[in-house]
Amino acid sequence: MKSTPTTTKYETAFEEDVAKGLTSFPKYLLSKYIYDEKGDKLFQQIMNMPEYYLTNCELGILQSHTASIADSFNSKKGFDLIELGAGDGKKTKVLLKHLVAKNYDFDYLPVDISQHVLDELEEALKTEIPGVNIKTQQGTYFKTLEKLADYNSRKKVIMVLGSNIGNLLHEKAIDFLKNICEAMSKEDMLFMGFDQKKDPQIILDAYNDPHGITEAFNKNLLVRMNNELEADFNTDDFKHWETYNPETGTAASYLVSKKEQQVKIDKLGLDIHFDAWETIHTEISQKYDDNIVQWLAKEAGLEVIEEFSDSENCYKNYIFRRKDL
Ligand code: AVJ
Repeated sequence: MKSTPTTTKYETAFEEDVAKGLTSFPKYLLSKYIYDEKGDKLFQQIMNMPEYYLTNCELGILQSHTASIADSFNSKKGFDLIELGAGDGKKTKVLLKHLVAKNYDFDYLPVDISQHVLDELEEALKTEIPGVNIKTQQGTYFKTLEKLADYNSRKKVIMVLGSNIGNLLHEKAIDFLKNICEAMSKEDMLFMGFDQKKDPQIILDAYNDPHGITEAFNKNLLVRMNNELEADFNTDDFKHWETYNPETGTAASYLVSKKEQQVKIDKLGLDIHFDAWETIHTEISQKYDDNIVQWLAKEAGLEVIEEFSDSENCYKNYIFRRKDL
C-alpha cells in the first residue's frame, strides 16, 4: 500500500500552537514564541533593568565563586563546556576569562537555535577572550543533546544559566532534566541556575516594571501574530498582568482583554472572540527552593552535589550528577 504523507492545516508549529492556544479555554500562548528578533532585543533590555534582579544575582554568584566553580568543572583530561541557550554570554564570559587565564584545558560549545546569536558570540570572544576554543552548535537543545551524548572522550559540563527552566511547569522541567541526564555519563556534570523564592513584592516588580518593557515583551506575541499570521490585534486593547503565588512559587503572565472584542487571524482562518476581561495566559516563571530542586533532580535521575549562592539566597546555581551510574 502506498503511504500518503500526512497533511496538516498548518505550515509551521507557530501557526498550529496559536490556533490550539486561542481556541482553548482558558486561552493561552507559548512563551517561547515571544523571542523573535524584537523579542530578543526586549529581553536584553529586561536584563538591563534594575527590577530584573535575576541577571545581576547570577552574575554576582559567578564572579564571587569563579575559582571554586572552575575547580569543580575540571578533570584530569580537561572538559567540554556545553552551554544550552548561549545568549550574549555576558555571564559566561566571567567564567571563560578565568578558565583561560588559569590555563584550563577545555572547549566551549555554545548551543543556540539562532545561528546569528552564535556568530555574534564567536565574533565577540575572538576579540575579548581569544584563548577560548569555541565550537558553536546550531540547533534545538533536544537534538544537540542527542548528538552530544556520544561526545565522551572526556568530561562534559552542561551549563544552563538564567533560570530558563522556570518557563516550564514541573512536569515539563523534569522531562527537560531527564533529557539532559540521558546525555550524561558518570563523571559529567550539569551546572544550572534557579531563581529562588523570596519577598513576593520583589518578584512582582521584576515582571511588572514601570518602564513598560515587560509589557512590550509580553505583547510581542500579539505583534508577531499581526506580522506573521495576518492578525489584527490592537495591543492597546490588552493589559499586561502579572501574578505571583508564594505558596507554589509560580509567577504567571497574562494578557487581559480590556473589552469584549473580535480578533481576526486571517492566515489561520480564525475569528477569535474575547469577553471583556478574558485572559490569555502567556508565561510562567517558576521560583524554587532547595526542596523543589532536589525533588526535580531525583525525579529526573540526578542529584545535587554542590550549590553556589549570593549572601541573600536570592538565586542559586546548582551542580548535578547522574544518580544511577
Ligand atoms: C528567560 C525565562 C528566565 O522568566 O524570568 C523575563 C523571561 N519573562 N521577564 C524569566 C522573562 C519576563 C525569563 N527567562
